[in-house]
Amino acid sequence: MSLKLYHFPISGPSRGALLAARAIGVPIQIEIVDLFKKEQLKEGFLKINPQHCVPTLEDDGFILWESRAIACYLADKYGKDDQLYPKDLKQRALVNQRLYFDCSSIYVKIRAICFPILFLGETEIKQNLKDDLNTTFDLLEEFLRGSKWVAGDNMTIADTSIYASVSSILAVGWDISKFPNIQRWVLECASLPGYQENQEGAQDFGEAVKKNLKQ
Ligand SMILES: N[C@@H](CCC(=O)N[C@@H](CS)C(=O)NCC(=O)O)C(=O)O
Repeated sequence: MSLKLYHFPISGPSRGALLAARAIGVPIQIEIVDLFKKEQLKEGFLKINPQHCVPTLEDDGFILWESRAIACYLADKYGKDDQLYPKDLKQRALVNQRLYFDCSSIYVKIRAICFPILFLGETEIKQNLKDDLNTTFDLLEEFLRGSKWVAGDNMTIADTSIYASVSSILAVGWDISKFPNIQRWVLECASLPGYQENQEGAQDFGEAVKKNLKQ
């Protein structure tokens, strides 16, 4: 087996794919693609992924990108059981819903805040963007009402994906004091395999954003 993840630790989606691999427990070789050095635009990487994004997975010649598609593939192919990505139709549908919610809402709103600060010279977080993310967190708070993990009583790849996103914005200093269920889940996530590795990448992401913010 030769499994390789093209990865950049500062990237939330990239950490999401890696957290899933760690939870599954599958050995994976990491190859860093430094986005700050524009390594994703090198000819060799463009041949692998013309969309030039991390994470990108290579499994014995099979190439896949999109972090959540990678997590689903790894869980289906290498999962010891179906706990992380249930086979039961409705349970799986719920995990998928949370994954899409992360992809289309949480991650998108975090990116809307952080990308202009990292790359476009923005120096503050506009109130409408703050409100937008907090409205999404209202929903996450609701999902976690009476539920230990985001899609039920078991940790799934929805948790690894969403935690990778949430940990990025927490490292920027986001206030989640009005979301007690999210706070409790964030503490729970310290038990995720690969948690420390994720924290280090999230910390670097947070520092990169904070250094461009007006004090
Ligand atoms: N929806 C994608 C997002 C991937 C993505 O946008 N990756 C960014 C880093 S966060 C990237 O590689 N950007 C470099 C580029 O597009 O050139 C996923 O979840 O994998």
